[in-house]
Amino acid sequence: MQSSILGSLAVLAGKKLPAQTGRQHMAIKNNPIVVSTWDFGMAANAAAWEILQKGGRALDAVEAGVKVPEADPDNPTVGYGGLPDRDGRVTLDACIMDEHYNCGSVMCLEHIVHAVSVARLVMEKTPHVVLVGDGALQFALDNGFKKENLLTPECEQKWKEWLKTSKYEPEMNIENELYRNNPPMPGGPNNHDTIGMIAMDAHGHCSGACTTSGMAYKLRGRVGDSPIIGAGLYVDDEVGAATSTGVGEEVIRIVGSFLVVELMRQGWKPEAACKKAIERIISRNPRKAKAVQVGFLALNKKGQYGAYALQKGFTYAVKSGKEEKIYKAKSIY
Ligand code: SD4
Repeated sequence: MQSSILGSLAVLAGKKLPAQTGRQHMAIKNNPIVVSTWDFGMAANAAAWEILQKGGRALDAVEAGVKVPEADPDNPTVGYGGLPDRDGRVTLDACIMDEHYNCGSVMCLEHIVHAVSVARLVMEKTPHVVLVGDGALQFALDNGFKKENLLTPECEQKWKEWLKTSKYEPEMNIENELYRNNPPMPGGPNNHDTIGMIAMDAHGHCSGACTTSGMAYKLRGRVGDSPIIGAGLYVDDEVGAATSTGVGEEVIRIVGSFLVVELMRQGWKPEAACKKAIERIISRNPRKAKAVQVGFLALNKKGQYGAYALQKGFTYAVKSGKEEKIYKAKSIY
């Protein structure tokens, strides 16, 4: 639109504009750009930016970006130092998706810090999309990943504390109780968060990655939205990309990230598309929606971004040539 206006003005002025170069295209599209969930997205974005600013591929950028919180022992929610399940085991979920609809995912992976890199190898080296549990671990070890203990002494201590007050039984919605009591929503020190990162590179192509240790004290074997293509992450290079964080069960139910991308395809801007997906969650179960957190974050092909959450408190980080900033997402409640 902007380019055609420029073109018409030039024709009126009797000048012929040169064919649009990548640079002009970039200026119009606000790329490269990277956005990611929560405050810790800032450090992750910085790593992604190193690649994006050199003209690197968005896929490489999102992998490098989310590896930052994966390796951070002070992040109790992703990778190394993630809070364990009820059995005291740290199990990771991650996925990655590129501009050609290639995708890879690992679910319930133990002992490997960089779950996202294993997901990428699943995408690039196997005919499959998803590997789970022991099979995912075996694949990682066969490909040179090192087996490590991901349970830090701090997290083990927290888990032992939790065991004292929590009955060990498969109780539905116990995570919601944790949300309400200690602290009320994800983003707090004792809760789980996820990094979802989506980026558009200088060539105008989108990719995304999502990685998490999932819900703290979950049942063994539980998998959330984060490694599920379409739920925790979706990339469609015709439209843009979306990712999610929060109570994965609610996101899976509405195939949240895919929904956001489809809404953007219909013309909704990123924030409005995220809001509509959040409203969909509410429409499915209004009572439950009041007690849990879900946040969506989206980026379209113009480099416009936006987010929306059920509850206050969801933040996201943006890095482009114009800004480096953490934003508070709007929310329904
Ligand atoms: C999950 N969506 O496992 C993840 C957790 C998360 O903020 O994002 N927490 O359900």
